[in-house]
Amino acid sequence: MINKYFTKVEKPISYEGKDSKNPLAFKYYNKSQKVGNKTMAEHLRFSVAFWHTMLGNGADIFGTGGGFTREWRSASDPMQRSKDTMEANFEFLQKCGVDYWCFHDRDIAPEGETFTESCKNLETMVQVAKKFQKETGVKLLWGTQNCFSNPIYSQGAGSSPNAHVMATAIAQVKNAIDATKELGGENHVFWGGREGYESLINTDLKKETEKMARFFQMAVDYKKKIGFKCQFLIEPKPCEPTKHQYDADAATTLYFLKEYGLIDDFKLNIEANHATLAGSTFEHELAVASLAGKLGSVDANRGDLLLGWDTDQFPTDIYDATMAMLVILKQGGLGTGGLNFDAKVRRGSNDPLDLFYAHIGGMDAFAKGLLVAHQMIQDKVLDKFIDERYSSHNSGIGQQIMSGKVTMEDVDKWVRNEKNPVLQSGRQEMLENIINSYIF
Ligand code: XUL
Ligand code: CO
Repeated sequence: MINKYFTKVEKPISYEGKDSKNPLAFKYYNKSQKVGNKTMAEHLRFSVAFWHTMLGNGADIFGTGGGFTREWRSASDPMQRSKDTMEANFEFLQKCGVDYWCFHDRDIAPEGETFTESCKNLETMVQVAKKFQKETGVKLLWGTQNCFSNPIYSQGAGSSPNAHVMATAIAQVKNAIDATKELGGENHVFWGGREGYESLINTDLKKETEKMARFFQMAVDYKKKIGFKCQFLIEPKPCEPTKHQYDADAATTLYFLKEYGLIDDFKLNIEANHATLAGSTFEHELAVASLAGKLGSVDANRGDLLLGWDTDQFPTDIYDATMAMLVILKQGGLGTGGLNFDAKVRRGSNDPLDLFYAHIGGMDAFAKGLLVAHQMIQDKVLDKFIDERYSSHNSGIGQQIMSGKVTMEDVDKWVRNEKNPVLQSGRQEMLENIINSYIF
């Protein structure tokens, strides 16, 4: 086991049960514990986000970082710094007992003077990562491209009005897909940070959305051409950084994929904090994606009710985790997807140990959510109630309407012959109490 940067953690974090007072132990996440027919690790498929955990420095838009101690970022040569960071990444993954990681191309390798040089740096770092993956057994949940930090993308990447910029984004994606393939990634993500617009006074909406579709189609064609079997995922997010994002939420993204004939080639990666920024809830976005058979993976984090931006906090809310796990379990799991902690420690949490506490908290919250959701599904507590709530559609006029056997005139006649409808209670408060009783 690598033991260089996180020496305060001498052995991998282990499960000690809910009464343990050890802050460096899992209270609920017991990797090999069976829940139904899968282990917790198989259900949850946790992943560490390289960009936050390895690169985060606590900086905000006003500047200075949080004074984080990050020894792996100290080398002055950029390639050496990247290599050290990769080593720290795998040490952390092993010690945290997380089986997967995720990265952007520009996270793991420095950008060069030219595009070609950037590609070369990426290829070198992919080989470094490959060696660590082999040594540690840690796998790649997904790779992606950073088509949003470089100033050339400030007016869009795949949807840019500038053809040279669009071409650069396409080329960058090609190389990022190659990197994901080389590392055996199970998915490849597209988050369109710059794919959107500020104002219609300088924007051709039709042209931009057609460009987006073309950009995705080329990625699909390339993936097929090289025989790469991974799942493509789009990660919806509204209004940050662009005012009108083309992939603002699950429903918008599903419509876009259908409209442009891309629906069979993509699923969605739903992020909790993006859902709340879209004025929705995590579980609603998960449910919309799942209903369409398109819930592929999850960026597990949370926002802050008082702050209107993407705070990317670690998920610790058991209720949210339970609601998420209900959707995930009901669709039979995430398949090749997983729960990626797209989350960062707070500015004041400047010690590397805080990275462990953060991940332990997130993993325990979802492990507990998994246990609660599984038990509720076993006991059919919500299902029984919901079935009953819709049962008037199982026969009589309800069944006739839904099976298309009656016309509006028939229904009109039926209603005129009946007394007024009697409503049953939705029992929300009773059900909330039941959920709490499973959590307690
Ligand atoms: C941005 C975000 C990204 C994606 C990958 O809000 O969530 O980090 O997850 O590009
Ligand atoms: Co994300």
